[in-house]
Amino acid sequence: MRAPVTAYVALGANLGDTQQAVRAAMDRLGQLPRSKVTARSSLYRTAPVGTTGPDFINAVVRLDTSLPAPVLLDALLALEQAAGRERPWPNAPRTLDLDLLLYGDARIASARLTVPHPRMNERAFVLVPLAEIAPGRVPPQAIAALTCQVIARIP
Ligand code: PH2
Ligand code: MG
Ligand code: MG
Repeated sequence: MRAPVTAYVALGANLGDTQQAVRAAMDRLGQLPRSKVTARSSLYRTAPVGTTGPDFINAVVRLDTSLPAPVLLDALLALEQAAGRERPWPNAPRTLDLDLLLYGDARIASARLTVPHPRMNERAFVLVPLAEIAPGRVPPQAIAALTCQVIARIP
């Protein structure tokens, strides 16, 4: 049995009942084999970054998992599919997006997966919820550099 790894997964949605989709996805992540959700950030309403369309709901969870990273990636894609995700064009509005941000301290650069997520430090919609549950994983000053990005915590 592999020792569990502490992974962080970003959740996003900007199509359909977005808050319900993100909350349900948090529950489903906790039901993955050999995995447990050990922290959930608040939900945040965020303006689109690098794309147009409706505002997003974003959040981050900590997942203690014994699934190997490529198996976890497949599981995330399957949950997106089950939530009705379609990909008509790049960055199209989506019912659910699940991105693997961090997998322990692993550095992964395969054809399918890059970890740490290559754009996470440019995105307040990732760093603000990540800092809520894992302040040690967010570089000092990183959030201060992104204050132009609109993000509001949902009470
Ligand atoms: N995801 C993107 C591109 N832009 N903007 C916000 N606010 N939230 C997202 O989840 C998001 C985005 C690509 O996955
Ligand atoms: Mg994404
Ligand atoms: Mg994605």
